[in-house]
Amino acid sequence: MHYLLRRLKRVKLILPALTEATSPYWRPIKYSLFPPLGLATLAAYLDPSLEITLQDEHVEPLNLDDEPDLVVIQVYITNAYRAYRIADHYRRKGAHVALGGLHVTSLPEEAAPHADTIFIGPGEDTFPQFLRDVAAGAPRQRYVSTLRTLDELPPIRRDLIQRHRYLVPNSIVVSRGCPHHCSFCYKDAFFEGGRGFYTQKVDAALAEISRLPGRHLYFLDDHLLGNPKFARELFTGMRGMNRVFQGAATVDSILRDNTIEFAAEAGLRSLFVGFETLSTAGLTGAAKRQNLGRDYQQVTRRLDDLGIMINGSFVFGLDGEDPDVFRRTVDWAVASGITTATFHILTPYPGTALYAAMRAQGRLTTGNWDLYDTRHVVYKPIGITPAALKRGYDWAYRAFYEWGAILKAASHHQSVKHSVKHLAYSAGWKKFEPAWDVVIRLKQLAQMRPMLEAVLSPVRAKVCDAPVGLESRHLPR
Ligand code: B12
Ligand code: SF4
Repeated sequence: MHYLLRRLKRVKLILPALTEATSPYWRPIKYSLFPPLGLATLAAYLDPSLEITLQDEHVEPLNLDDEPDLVVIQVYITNAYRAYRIADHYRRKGAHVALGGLHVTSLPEEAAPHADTIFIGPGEDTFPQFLRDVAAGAPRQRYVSTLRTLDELPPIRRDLIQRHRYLVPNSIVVSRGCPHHCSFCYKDAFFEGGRGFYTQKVDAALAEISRLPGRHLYFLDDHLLGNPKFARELFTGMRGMNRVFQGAATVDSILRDNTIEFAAEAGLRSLFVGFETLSTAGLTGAAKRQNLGRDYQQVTRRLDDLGIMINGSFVFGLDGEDPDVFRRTVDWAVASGITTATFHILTPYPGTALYAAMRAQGRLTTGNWDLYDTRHVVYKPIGITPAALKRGYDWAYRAFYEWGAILKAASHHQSVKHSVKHLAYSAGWKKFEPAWDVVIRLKQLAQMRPMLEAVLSPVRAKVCDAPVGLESRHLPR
């Protein structure tokens, strides 16, 4: 153990910038949305009398001249190289460096030479254990999470977050993981060795919500409706809290029962939905069983009826796709009134089933993690050339966000109010980049929140009064 750790005084938590921050795709507003919630969650386990700093390199330059005793760094795949450089820097200065997060969990052997301690999986059980070991003078080199629970979580150290730097400081997670097993998703790799889906207690989740100022919330859960009973109780508890919120869920969970109505009633106004592909073969290949045989049109109609805007997620490059997939997907999204779309080029993250298969088939074309950002082709696709895949992906974004397409998609709603909100949200997100940049430079993002809340106001006066407990049938990121 480092001598410095024996008299732990200063702790620094760092979210290093994703490589995208230095690329032509850099959109300051996208990275000024959410604060580093994972690090603020870990900070809650630290003795509050310590000198604690939390820095997010997406919103401020890092101060690397300080002398912390312990440095905690969150590593994503496309900030991994940056994270390792920062880790090496602080280790040279004599700090104890702890690395954790998705990428460390996928590739611990790669991360280990840059750290004194590495963490595999979620940190709610391992980080407090590490701190106890530090106090006892014997921190280990590796901690592996096995005990998966969100019970008894200390309140997140939101006071460490510089709220004025974010459009959505009220991000929250009330569950971890997801009940599904899509082959391209990080989820199974990250949660290996323990439960892969678990929720907070409803009362604790409601208490965390009531601690958040303002009206707007963004649930960052992979699948907010993943446990219908929990979700309905949570939404019932949220009724009357006068909140508007956004979240993510799967196709099947929107059709399964009336949970989505409870969500709408509690204030859900926009939902990230993992459609991924319109092709049955593509869904089967990605092990996305929860989408198979589902009527996507029924999903969009149901959400439209409830006044919920849709952020549709789509993946290009699944095996067997033809070059027409881009046009088909954009046409469908526009015709279905999808408000915003997130397109991805299929990306085999290390640790996933997809990565193992691609590796076994000799299809990986680069191990440069900076390119694993779902915007680059890092493998040999089947049925389409890598260049055509990249061109098609870029085209899809341009085509979906052309004014003509925005107006057309906005016109597909039943109510004029929903159409106007669609227009404001979609254009606001993609068409006013220079204006967002000015607002961020002037540190005035907080002034924009009432506008966001207005766009997320209800389309209809009252959504439903469905009783808790109605179950019928059996939706992702
Ligand atoms: C918020 C978010 C973002 C934010 C991130 C910035 C921020 N401030 O956090 C933004 C909008 C920038 C973003 C961008 C992208 N994202 Co994102 N994002 C998320 C999201 C929804 C929530 C993250 C979060 O706060 N989770 C909650 C906290 C509590 O958990 P956590 O951060 O994981 O932290 C815990 C552990 O990881 C661990 N831990 C973390 N670090 C450390 C360090 C130590 C020392 C220890 C002990 C523990 C530890 O402890 C914490 C508590 O358990 C996740 C999905 C999810 N639900 O996690 C996707 C997710 C991380 N994103 C994902 C993707 C694919 C992207 C994009 C590539 C999408 C795109 N094409 O635009 C881009 C990245 C662009 C790029 N160039 O790489 C994938 C990652 C896949 C992978 N294998 O890396 C995820 C997992 C979504 C998914 N289901 O696929 N994202
Ligand atoms: S539904 Fe979404 S979060 Fe769940 S495993 Fe599939 S891609 Fe991952």
